[in-house]
Order: sequence, then C-alpha cells, then structure tokens
Amino acid sequence: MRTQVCIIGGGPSGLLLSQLLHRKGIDSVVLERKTRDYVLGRIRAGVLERGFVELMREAGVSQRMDAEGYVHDGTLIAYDDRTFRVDFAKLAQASVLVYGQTEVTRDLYDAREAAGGKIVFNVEGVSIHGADSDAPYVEYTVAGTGERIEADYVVGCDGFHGVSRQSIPASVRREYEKVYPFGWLGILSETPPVDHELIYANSSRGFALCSMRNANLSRYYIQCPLSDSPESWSDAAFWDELKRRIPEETAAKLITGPSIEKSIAPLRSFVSEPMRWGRLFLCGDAAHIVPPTGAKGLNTAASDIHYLYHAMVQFYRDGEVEGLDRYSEKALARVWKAERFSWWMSNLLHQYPEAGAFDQKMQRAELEFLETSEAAQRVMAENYVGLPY
Ligand code: RFL
Ligand code: PHB
Repeated sequence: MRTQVCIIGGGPSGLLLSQLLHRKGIDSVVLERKTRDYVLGRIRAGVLERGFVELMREAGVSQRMDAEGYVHDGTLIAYDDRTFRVDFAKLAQASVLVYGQTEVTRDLYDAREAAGGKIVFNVEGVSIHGADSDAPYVEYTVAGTGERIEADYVVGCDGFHGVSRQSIPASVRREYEKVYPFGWLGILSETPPVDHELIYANSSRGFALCSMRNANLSRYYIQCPLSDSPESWSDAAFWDELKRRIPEETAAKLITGPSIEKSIAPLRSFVSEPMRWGRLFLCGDAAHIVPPTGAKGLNTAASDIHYLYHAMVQFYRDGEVEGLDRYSEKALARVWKAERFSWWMSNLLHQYPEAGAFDQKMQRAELEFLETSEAAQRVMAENYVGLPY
C-alpha cells in the first residue's frame, strides 16, 4: 500500500492530523494498536484551549463540541479555608472549553469514517524503516498477515508507550524527565458537578480537583501514593477523602454516587528532543508528557498537530520544506512552556512527601501571592487558556 502520510496511533493527535490533512486533499493511513471502543473507553482530558477548539473547527468536526461544550471563563483555587477565582476572561481575554477527550475522539472517528478515511485497528508489531532516507515505509501485522505501507512521511502519534520515539536512534535523542512522587486517583460519576467551574484544591491531606464532563457527569481527582491501587479505594472512601480536601461549603453540597470509572494516573514531566528525524515526525504524548495539573497534555498535542499540519500543507501545495524543517524547533518552543506551567501548577498544589518546613512555607507564600496579585493571576490565566501558536 502507498500513502502520502502514514500516521501511527489513532488517539486524538493521529485522528486530528489525518482529518485536517484530508480536508486539504492529502492522503493518510492511521494505524491503531487497539480497537475504537478501547480508545474511547480511556477517560482522560476534559479541558480544551482556544487553539484546540479552533483546530477542531478547521477540521470540520466542531458541531457537537460547539453545541455541547461548556465555556469556562475562570477557575477556582482553594487552600486552607480560602478560595479565590482566577478570571480568564478578564485577565487573558479568553476562555477554555470543557468537552471530554472521549467526545473529541468520537467526533474525529465519526468524521474519518464518514469521509472513508483509512484507519487500521488491531495492528501489531509496527516498525518504521528508512526514516532517514527518501523512501520511508512502515511494516505491521494485522490478523496474522504482514503488511507494508510506503509513504512520503511517517508521523508518530502513538503516545508515551509507542514505538515511534524509540525508532529515532538513541545517539540522536535527548530525553528530559521528572517523575513526581504521587499519582492522581480519578473517578467519573453520573452526578451533577459540585460547581459550575473547576476547583483546584491544595489541602494538607493532598491535592484534589473537582472537574466535570457535563451537567450530569462529574470527574474528581485526589492525590494518592503511587503504591495505591484503584481497587483499594472504595467509592465511599474516595468521597470521604475528597470531602476532607475541599472547602467545607463545597463538601456540604457535593452530590456523590457510584463511580463508573476509577483509575490511577502517575504524574510525569517528559520531553524527547528532537521531534523530527528525517522523514519521521513525533506529535503529542509520543514526544512529551506533562502532569495533568494544568490540563496541558491534549492541548500541547494539538499545538504540535497545528505546526505539522501547516508545514505539510505548505509542502504539498507549494513544494516548500521550510515548515517541515522548522517543525521540531517551533513545536518544542511551545512544549517547554507548557512543561513549565504544568510543573509550576503541580508544585503549587500538591503535598510532596519529602517537603520540609521551608518548602511548605514557600508553597504557602506562592499561593498567597497568587491570591493577591493580579499580575500573578494574569500569568496563570494566560498559560491556562493556552499560549498563542
Ligand atoms: P494517546 O491518546 O496516548 O494516543 C496514542 C494512540 O496510539 C496507540 N498506539 C499505537 N498504535 C499503533 N502501534 C503502536 N505501537 C502503538 N502504540 C500506541 C494507542 O493505542 C493510542 O490510541 O496520545 P495522543 O493522541 O498524543 O493524545 C495525548 C492525550 O491523550 C494526553 O496528552 C491527554 O489525555 C493528557 N491529559 C490531559 N490533557 C489535557 O490537555 N487536558 C486535561 O484535562 C488532561 N487530563 C490527561 C488528563 C491524561 C490523563 N491520564 C490518564 C494520562 C487526565 C488524565 C487522568
Ligand atoms: C479533567 O477533567 O479530567 C481534568 C481537568 C483539569 C485538569 C486535569 C484533568 O487539570
């Protein structure tokens, strides 16, 4: 088989790129290791930056998102017995949209299928060859049969555990990593959200986040030790712990119910440079990971897609390779700023087991400064709604 762009990974990055390219008449094939239902069963991001929203519109898949997404003009931050609001609309003249990654991915699958897009599910043993030549190709097996796809370019959208990053020789790759000494235990429940905005809470018992998907679907997280397992947390124990970590008046109005999903995510900051090697490009979690605290993971994947999509259009339309040549540099410049913001917000809100009395005072001073300084809140607002592409 031959295509113009072979995309490895059918998560949001791969599907969005495939759909955007399709709209410009550029052909692609998406190879996905799992099934569509499996991908849609992963509960992940919930907050979309304006740049992501624009890309979905450009991809022609924004109808449901525009109708059902919730515009958030600010967020609440709670610590001790205090709560303050960071007003995105006032400080950054922008907002974010609450619309789940599951829905984004579903809309993209529907659009690719409606357009007859080629997505191969259940692929195994994907390997990339000749990325440093003019004739790259990808090999894989599906249902026991070996297949080969020749392409102009290969794009690795296969997440943190994919094969694409590993296909770049170790002598070329430079990796930067920070692993945090805790995880997030998250639950999804068919209950109304406790507030119409998100609440990020720093409590002496650990971080908590009240988030949502829609008017009757809530998403809550609490910081937990990495040694915990979801099975060791009953729903009742989760709700009790969450209530202890959020402001009293919020806890009093929290509506609880059975969880319909419960999982633990480790927190990690990670960047692999460069994001291009020959004719192989990396996008999204394949190249970088952020802790979820600033809601930047999916959004940073989208900014990679933005740069690569425009570079590919420039190449196929005008024969111009400048955008492709500068992809890694441009994407990484924005990636590192999202890394900085997520790291800062994680440090601000979690209890670190190794933190001494001095570190605790620093965290408290930072929270008080953020509460009282409009300049500090503007910095947060600008980053939260998403830096310009
Ligand atoms: P994905 O979503 O991991 O998709 C990669 C796809 O590639 C497939 N794959 C392969 N296919 C073929 N061959 C192989 N060898 C393959 N290896 C892997 C996988 O099956 C998969 O379908 O990466 P992508 O597309 O780059 O998207 C990235 C986002 O999923 C991720 O950044 C976000 O979910 C992170 N994230 C959040 N991001 C936000 O912007 N806002 C948020 O509010 C937010 N909250 C979160 C999050 C991530 C979380 N977890 C669980 C990690 C909350 C959580 C709890
Ligand atoms: C979520 O709703 O899953 C969510 C929201 C905000 C974050 C992280 C996750 O910072």
